Amino acid sequence: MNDLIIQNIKQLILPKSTDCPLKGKELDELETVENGTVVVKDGKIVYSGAHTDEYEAEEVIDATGKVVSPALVEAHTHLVHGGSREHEMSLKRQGASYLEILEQGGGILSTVESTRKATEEELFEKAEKNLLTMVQHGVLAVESKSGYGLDKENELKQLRVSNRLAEKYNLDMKHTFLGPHAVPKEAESNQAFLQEMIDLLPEVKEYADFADIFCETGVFTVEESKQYIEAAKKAGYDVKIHADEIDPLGGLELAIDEGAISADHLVASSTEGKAKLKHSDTVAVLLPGTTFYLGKEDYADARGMLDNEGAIAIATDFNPGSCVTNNLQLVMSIAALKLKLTPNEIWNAVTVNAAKAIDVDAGTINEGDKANIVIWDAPNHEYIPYHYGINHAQKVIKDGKVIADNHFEL
Ligand code: IZC
Ligand code: ZN
Repeated sequence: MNDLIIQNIKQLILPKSTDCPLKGKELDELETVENGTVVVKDGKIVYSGAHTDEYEAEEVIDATGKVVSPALVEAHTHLVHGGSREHEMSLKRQGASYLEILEQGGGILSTVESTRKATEEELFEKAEKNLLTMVQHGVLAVESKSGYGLDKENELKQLRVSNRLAEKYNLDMKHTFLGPHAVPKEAESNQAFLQEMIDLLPEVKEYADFADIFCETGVFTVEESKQYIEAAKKAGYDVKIHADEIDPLGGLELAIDEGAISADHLVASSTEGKAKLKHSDTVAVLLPGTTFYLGKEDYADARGMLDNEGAIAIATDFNPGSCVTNNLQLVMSIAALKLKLTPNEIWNAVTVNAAKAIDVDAGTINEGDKANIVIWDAPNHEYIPYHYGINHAQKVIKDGKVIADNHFEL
């Protein structure tokens, strides 16, 4: 006997299972089935496709009028941190830029201060709440970065919290060591601090899957980033780069040359960098919620990247400074409006391609896959980015069990 059947699904979204990220025009190819059925047994998908009466199960969910999709994959977050930075909103209103605030010891460095002060338990409770909010919004796979400790003790404190959360909730989580996220006030020089982070790489490996660096004006140069990335690869990490978020330094080119699993942000990337995506499997993780929250006019050139046969994914960049939202659905709306992506492209970018960007087995619900599913209170997949800012996830199903149900009665 099967455990669960979801039937009468108005629209079933079935991203393709693939070994490589979807590139260029492939991103617009998405199978959608009207009047679909999904069957689950032992936490796995037995069947997903057109309506059938062939199966029986202990539990039946009627999804009349609803969309059903794989759970979303959140490919870029700064989940574990102390404190908050709401005071920066008024600084921004007065004209201070993100990098100016950082230069004056605020921004990331203000979160470093709060994170260092917080106990591991305090960080755990705060990150847990934020993680569960993501889950309620339809996410069941999450990447989580350190980078607010900037010393051994506090970076490890953040990474332990991330690992403990993955274990407590048995979630698909990937942990990223972002030691070189900013240069702390006590550092003798950028180079001395970078060397300190490089020296930590082997020891931190136990707690982290990826190594990442903020390659940006006033933070780390392309040369310094290269030095760190090459040391990280030697220490056994897959690598990621925060590249060209504000200025066109050439972080994208470096990421591609180094075979990074992803290059993230890419708002200011050069034409040459974007052209290089063509021959690479590095996933361009675009974070348009950050561009919105920084109040900028120019967004990453997603269409240009796709024209160059690049692979792109979309994520929130959830962090306490430059994108303070746990709602990936909201970022899907911004991707539709500002990156000019089609509904099919957006859905692939937050499922299969996001999964490739963080190397998790997630983002599809084809036969044999984990039954990580969302039932959306929406009539079609275009409706979710269209009706923006609210939570459309009605039921979140993890390993075949309903773990969040947003239905309530007054
Ligand atoms: O705390 O500002 N861009 N790092 C690089 C961030 C944004 C997070 C932050
Ligand atoms: Zn980031």
